[in-house]
Amino acid sequence: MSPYVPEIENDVVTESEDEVRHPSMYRVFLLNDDYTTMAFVVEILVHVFGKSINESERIMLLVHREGAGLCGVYPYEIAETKVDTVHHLARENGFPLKCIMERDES
Ligand code: TYC
Repeated sequence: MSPYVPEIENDVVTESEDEVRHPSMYRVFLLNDDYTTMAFVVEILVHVFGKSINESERIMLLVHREGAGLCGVYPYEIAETKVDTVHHLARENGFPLKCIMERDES
């Protein structure tokens, strides 16, 4: 690792090579409920989150048993769009399925 050497340009200290800013990432979860069908949740995982059928079934069953399950980690706007898309598709199909996002602190 190279030593931290601030680069000074026009009296502003800029980030060195080792100190690159990364955008915050957001975890998107599906929540369990008693009414949404398992098949619909698998469809959501395949079409909204790009998971394989096998992975979708695994996540769906985890949500069913544990109450919530991680579907993916994305930059803010992508996470927000996934949440909105899930809610839109769920309401359109008459299901109360909920999807939430939280900042990834790790
Ligand atoms: N618990 C639902 C059922 O028994 C299935 C389900 C799984 C619903 C995951 C929501 O996010 C969910 N039909």
